Amino acid sequence: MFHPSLKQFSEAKELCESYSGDHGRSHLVSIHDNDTNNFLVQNVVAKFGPVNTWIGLGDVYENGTFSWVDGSKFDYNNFHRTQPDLISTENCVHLWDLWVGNSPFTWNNIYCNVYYPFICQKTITPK
Ligand SMILES: [Ca+2]
Repeated sequence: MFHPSLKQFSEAKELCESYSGDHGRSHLVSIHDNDTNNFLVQNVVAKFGPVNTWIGLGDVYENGTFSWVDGSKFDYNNFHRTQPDLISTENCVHLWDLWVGNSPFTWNNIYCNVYYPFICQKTITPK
């Protein structure tokens, strides 16, 4: 689910998790392959335009060790070649509007308290 409202990372994380229920768990989106990344990017551009958008990745627990908020494995890395940088202060990750003209929407780490739209993912539990 794509949320155009601008939130800090922790607010976006909480809002996504508030949609959890009997039918499944909701959280900021996890990305494990190129197809998913491309799908999300296409939808972000279609819905918001080319803007920075939170995904569920950060190194809030240990600097330099990135983990998904849903606990899934960090098995796909799409950081821009210049990122992550400023490991000690930039602890949250977003799809990066690469206005600098590089390949679109790789990832960048940034301060967690900036305001971006965000993407929630709901995992449906079969009954
Ligand atoms: Ca950065």
